[in-house]
Amino acid sequence: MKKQVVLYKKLSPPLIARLEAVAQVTLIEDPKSADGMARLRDALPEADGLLGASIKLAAPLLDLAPKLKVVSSVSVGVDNYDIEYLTGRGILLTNTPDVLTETTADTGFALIMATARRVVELASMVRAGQWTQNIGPTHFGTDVHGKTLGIIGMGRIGEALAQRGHFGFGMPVIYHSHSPKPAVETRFGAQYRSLEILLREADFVCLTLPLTAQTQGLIGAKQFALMRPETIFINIARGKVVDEQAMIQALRNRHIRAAGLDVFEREPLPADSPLLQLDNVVATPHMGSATHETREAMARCAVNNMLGALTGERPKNLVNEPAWTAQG
Ligand code: 8YV
Repeated sequence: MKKQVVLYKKLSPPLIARLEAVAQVTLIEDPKSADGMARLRDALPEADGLLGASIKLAAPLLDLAPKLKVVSSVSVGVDNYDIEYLTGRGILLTNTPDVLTETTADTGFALIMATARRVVELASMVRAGQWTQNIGPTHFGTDVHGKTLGIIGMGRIGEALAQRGHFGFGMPVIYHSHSPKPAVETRFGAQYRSLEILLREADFVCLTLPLTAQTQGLIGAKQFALMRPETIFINIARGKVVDEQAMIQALRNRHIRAAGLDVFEREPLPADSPLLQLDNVVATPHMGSATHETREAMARCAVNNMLGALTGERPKNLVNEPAWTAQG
């Protein structure tokens, strides 16, 4: 009897073919819609494997999938999953680290540059035919090169950001992480700082840490108050690491210069969000890893993880090791 794999994210035909060689594959289109979610729920009772992203797979939903053996996420972040529940059921959870690191760090620098040099605002002015004279101080941005880059969360993406800042822009790098990273300090001259000192010192405060119970709401009114009026805030991590209302106040009152945001408490960001009324905000649609090359590489990685799990091998990118060791 072929295994049953349910996709809630579209894959390219070659990747679907690789899955269909070992499993019966069902694609659930538009799982965020009511109809899509209903079709996903209907498919769960027979599912041995789930593959997708951007949908919260909470326990009550997965209780509908008694045969489930593996969840293969097309993402590096795993905040959409109840890891304790999955491990308790012996369900393997896999993700797609590494393949998206460089692209996501590129997005971080795209936001640093766009926000510091006001690229979106000034390009819109040109497109609107409002460039009628040489620009002056009211249109000036602020330099990036040589400024202090502050990175909160020194994992793969944080390290790639540090590399860009150090070698590409001559930026002194300071960082805060749950533990010091001597290799990063050696390679990029990065210096460890407490969160409070980093927020005071950095010209660019960049979030690259995962969303966990410990990091949710980490950056709130108190933290924004430690930043300076020249500080630019960048979030390529998760929206819920930040108290969004506190950020809006800090931006509106010019307690910080600007923000470059790729992630939000609610996604898609509602059109009536106060963030979209602020001229010192560059907001992008969770595009961190969103290039043709990288998204295909992530999907390929997720398919490899799924195939490994379905054929009894330990998947390369296993998030919850205890679920594997419990299989004996
Ligand atoms: C999206 C991301 O999840 O990998 C992550 O954790 O935030 C992004 O890459 C991905 O775009 C969903 O496929």
